Amino acid sequence: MTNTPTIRILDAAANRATEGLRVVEDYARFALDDAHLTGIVKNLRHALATACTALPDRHASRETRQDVGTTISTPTESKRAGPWEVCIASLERTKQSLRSLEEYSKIDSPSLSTSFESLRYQLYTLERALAITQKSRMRLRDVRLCILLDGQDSPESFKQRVAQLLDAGVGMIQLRDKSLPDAQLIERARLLRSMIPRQDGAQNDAPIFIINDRPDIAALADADGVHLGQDDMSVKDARSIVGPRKLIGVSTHSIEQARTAVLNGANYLGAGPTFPSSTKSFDTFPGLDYLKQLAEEIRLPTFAIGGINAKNLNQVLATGITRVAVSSAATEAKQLLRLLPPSD
Ligand code: 3NM
Repeated sequence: MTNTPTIRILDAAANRATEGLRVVEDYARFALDDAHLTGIVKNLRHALATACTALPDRHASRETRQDVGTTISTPTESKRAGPWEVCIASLERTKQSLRSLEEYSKIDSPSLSTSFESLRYQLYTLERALAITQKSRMRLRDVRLCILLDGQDSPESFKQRVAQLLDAGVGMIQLRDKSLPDAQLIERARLLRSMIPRQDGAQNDAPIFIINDRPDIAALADADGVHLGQDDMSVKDARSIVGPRKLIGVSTHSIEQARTAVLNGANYLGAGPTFPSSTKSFDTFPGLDYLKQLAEEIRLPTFAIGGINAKNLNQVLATGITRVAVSSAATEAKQLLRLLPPSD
């Protein structure tokens, strides 16, 4: 059986990792209020506790009072700017501790080491979801209304329409045109870019400009992001085209799809169809019940979509979802903006 120093290392790393996960869980639960991510951290913490039961003689070998590390600290250790910085520091500590568990448990139990390795990889995915949720909530804090806009009959009429939407104070414009040839779609996208000041990544008052379906055109026109349907390319593939800074939105039609999109690294979600739509036909309607589920579980910014207008908006808001995307009701933009809450 392993010597005492190794058991002490494993004991210390197990303590650090479980404590670190609890700090992360508190962030997901109380700062983000995100039931989905809280559940994932909790499951990870329990899986870690189960794996740690296989560590031998932990408590008998513990010598905290003789531990030379307890009194050593660094100047940055006690400084945290806010809850997110506390969470980041704990994520780092947990990853390091899992790595220590993984390495030192190799001496006696390669299979236990593999369990710690798998937990470390799960933590990487969770870390990305937490970071994106936190950042997207900041970046889209004041964005309540997304307008789906087609390319119109000519660049002039397109320009005029965009000017009206900007004047109305719309927070996001998604260029969505399934019939325009690529050359014209790129031209419209560049025109839109020239009319909207660039987002600098931080929170910014400029409206956000998204291209539907086409990461390649989003990259070419330097849009702020791209929106993907369930049958479009994956978030991973789109990310490899648009890079780390652009937003990737994903259409979802069920809570399972929403959970998957969060873990795949989506920056925001579309959720629908909420009501029958004249813009796009669907066989099934997840409707208001799906919006309620989302509002209870997920804090990544989410836009309800499908048949939404100023008359039925109150039913959407009653679910707890506070953002909408509309196409047919684009002419009601000003009215919708008056009815939508200004920010979370
Ligand atoms: N996607 P309107 S519903 C493009 O549920 C689109 O994913 C939907 O247009 C989804 O506001 C929809 O005119 C149509 O109904 C939105």
